[in-house]
Amino acid sequence: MYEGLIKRYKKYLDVDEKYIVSLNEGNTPLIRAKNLEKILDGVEIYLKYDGLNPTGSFKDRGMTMAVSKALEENKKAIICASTGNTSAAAAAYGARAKLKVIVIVPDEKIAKGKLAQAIAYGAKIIAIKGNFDDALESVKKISQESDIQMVNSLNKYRIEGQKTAAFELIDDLKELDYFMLPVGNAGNITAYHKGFKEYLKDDKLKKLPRLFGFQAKGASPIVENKVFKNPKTIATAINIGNPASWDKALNAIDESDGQIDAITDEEILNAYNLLAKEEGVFAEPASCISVAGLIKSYNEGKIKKNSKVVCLLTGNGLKDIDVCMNNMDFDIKNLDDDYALIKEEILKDL
Ligand code: AN7
Repeated sequence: MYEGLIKRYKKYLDVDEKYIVSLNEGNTPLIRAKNLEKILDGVEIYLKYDGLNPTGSFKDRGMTMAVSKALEENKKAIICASTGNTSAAAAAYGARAKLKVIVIVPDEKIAKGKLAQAIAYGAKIIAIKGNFDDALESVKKISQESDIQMVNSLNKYRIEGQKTAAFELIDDLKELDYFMLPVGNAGNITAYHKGFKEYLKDDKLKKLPRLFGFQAKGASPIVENKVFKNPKTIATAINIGNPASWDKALNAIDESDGQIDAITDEEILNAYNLLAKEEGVFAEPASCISVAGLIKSYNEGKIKKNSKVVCLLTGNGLKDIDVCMNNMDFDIKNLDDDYALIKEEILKDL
């Protein structure tokens, strides 16, 4: 039986087994994107669908580690700032571990599904009139001034857990040329880089995949090399103006011969639409930036022919259905329950 990523990769993770808190996270599907391949000719494309983790995002990978370690270190409470997914994961794992959980989120800028999760799992929720970066400042302070454990990705155990996604990719694919991923606070790009390097050292990988990170244009501090005081994007998960792991992201990009680029909200929504309609994969907008980024890079001639590319889908589409309902073109036919009318409606489009 699969029992979560700490057990699977315990050789690479330093945890006392007694304290493991797990929802059997990890082991997410790698899906070949055959219809996207028809559009981007000459590239082998895979989707790593981390939105199928227990709370619907990749954050569960880091949270199983951070919460297990919090127990091992006898902490009684955990806290995080969040654009939504970290708070959902912290609330779930914290509940399971019987820890007090406090989450600080930007008021109104968090997707409803994520807020609902924090409510359901019973976290204490503080919504501030400010953005993620403001929330993180308070979290850093209180975790220094009290015994509350911070579980943002500045917590090194988060990175440790998240690096296992790189292991899974290599265990499945053996090698890849490019890895496309969203960048918000830049913890995840740091984690993948660490994971790939550890596999390289262990001879499980021959060369580092090139890391292509993407930020939303309205929240692209690393791309523009300046803090964004009022970041704004439809991809609320990555609406971050001052990434905590900025330097580490630059190092990961540099060492892997990668790049970082900005993607417009319109390009994000196009990819969101394409993924759902061409591949049957519903991912939240921030995730779709990896596919939007691949399309942009391909069109700019940055992707070599016959290469193998993985796009990371970090979060589930169900997290933020408002984006779908407010931005997709759709037409719901409202009819009386009259079979003749229903039949006519169906047959006229066939
Ligand atoms: C779906 O939940 O920062 O670059 O507070 O939810 O490691 O920050 C979320 C980030 C990508 C960016 N995709 O990862 C939070 C939070 C999704 C995300 C990212 C996030 P990092």
